[in-house]
Amino acid sequence: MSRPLGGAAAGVALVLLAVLAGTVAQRATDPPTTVAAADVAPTGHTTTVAVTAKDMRYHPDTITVPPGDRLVIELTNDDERRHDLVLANGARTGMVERHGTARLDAGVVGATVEGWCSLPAHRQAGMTLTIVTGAGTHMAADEHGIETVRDATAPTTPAEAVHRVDLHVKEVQIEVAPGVRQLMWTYGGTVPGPVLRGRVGDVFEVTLTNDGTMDHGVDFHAGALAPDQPMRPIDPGESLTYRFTATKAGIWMYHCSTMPMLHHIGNGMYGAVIIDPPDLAKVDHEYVLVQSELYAGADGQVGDLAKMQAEQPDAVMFNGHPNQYAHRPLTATAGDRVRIWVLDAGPNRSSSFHVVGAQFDTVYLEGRRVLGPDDPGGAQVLQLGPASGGYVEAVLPESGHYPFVSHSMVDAERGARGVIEVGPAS
Ligand SMILES: [Cu+2]
Repeated sequence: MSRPLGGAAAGVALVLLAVLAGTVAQRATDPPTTVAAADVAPTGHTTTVAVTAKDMRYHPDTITVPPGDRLVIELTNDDERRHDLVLANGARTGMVERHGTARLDAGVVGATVEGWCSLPAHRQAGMTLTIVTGAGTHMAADEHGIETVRDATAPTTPAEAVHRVDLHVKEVQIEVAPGVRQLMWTYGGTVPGPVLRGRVGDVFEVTLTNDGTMDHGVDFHAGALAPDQPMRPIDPGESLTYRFTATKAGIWMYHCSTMPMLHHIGNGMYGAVIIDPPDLAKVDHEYVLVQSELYAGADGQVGDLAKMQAEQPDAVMFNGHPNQYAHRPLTATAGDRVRIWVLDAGPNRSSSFHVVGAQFDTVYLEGRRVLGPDDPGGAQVLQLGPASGGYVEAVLPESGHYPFVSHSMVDAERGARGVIEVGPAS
C-alpha cells in the first residue's frame, strides 16, 4: 500500500521533468529524461481514464497514474473534426471520426509520457496531454493545469504625466508549470513584474523596496541616466527612489541590476514599460506578451544557474507560464484589428514572433514603425533579440483559432505558444 520514500521522491522529480522537459515537445525519438517503464515494477492494476477531445483540447489534459499501473485511455471525440491521440511511447489510437470513440492501451506507466494529436497544427493549437506518475488517479488540475493565467490585456495609458510606482521585490513560490513550484525572485510577486505604461515626456518615480532575503536592484531601459546610484543593489529591507523621464517611445525592458544578472533575470526579475508613440491609434484589442525562459532548479528552489549559463531552458514562455494561452486563448472578433506588444526578456533566447494565419500589416520595432497598412508589403514575424521589443498589428479575417508562437520552433515546442480565439462578427 505505502510506497518507499524514494519512490515518492522520484514521483516528484518525474512530474518536474515531465512538465518542463516535455510540456509540449518530447519527440518519440528523444532519449528518456525519466526512468524507463521497465524500471518500475508492474502493479498488476489497470487505471482507465476517459478523455474527451473537444474544441481542440483534451479534457482532462493531465492524467496521473500510480507508477506501475497499466493505463487505458478511452477517447471520445466530441469535436466537429477528426482527431487522434499519439503517445511518445508509440501507442496511438488511429484516427477517430467525429463523435467516434477509441481505446488506447498506454502500457505500464513508469515515467512521464507526452501525448498529442497528430493532425497538422493540432498539437500546436493546444492538443497536448501529459501522463505523469504519482499517487491518485485523476489529477485535480483544472483545464489549464496551472493556478493562474496572466491577463495579457495591455493596461490603458494613465492620464497623469507623473507615475508614482511602488515596486516591492518579493521572493515567492510560484507554480511555473503544472505541478512545478519554484522560488522565483519577482517584482511585486508576479513573473513578469507589472506592465507600466505612459507617454513620451512622462516622469516615472519608482520606489523600489527590497522585501527579499538577498540584494536586488532595478534597471529601467525606458529612461536614460547614470546607472551608479539608481541601479545600485540594495540590501533586504532597504528602499531607493529611481526617477526617470521617458523621452523615447517603445516597449522597454526593466530587470534586476544585481550580479549575476543572468541569475536574477533568469529567475524572474523582469518586466515591461510601454511608452506610447505619439501617433498610436486605438485598436479593438491590445495585448502584451513578454517572452522569457525558465531554467528550473530543484522543486521549490531557485532557478538553475548552470542551465542558464549553458542556455538550456526547460521552457520558453509568454508572460511567465509555458503554454498558458494555448489553454486559455486570447480573444478577438472576426475583422478586429489586434495589436500585440512583444518584449523579449530573454535572458538568452531571441524571439521570432508569428501569428499562424495572420499577416502583420503594421510592425513597430525598437522605436520605429517599419511597416504600415498603406505599404504594399506585409510581415510574418517580429524579430527580437534579448531585451528588445515592439508591436505588430493584424486584422484577423474570419473566426477560428490562430496560434501564435516564437517561430524558433524549438522554443514554440518548449511553450512559447498560445492561441487567439476569434469569434464570428455579429
Ligand atoms: Cu535581483
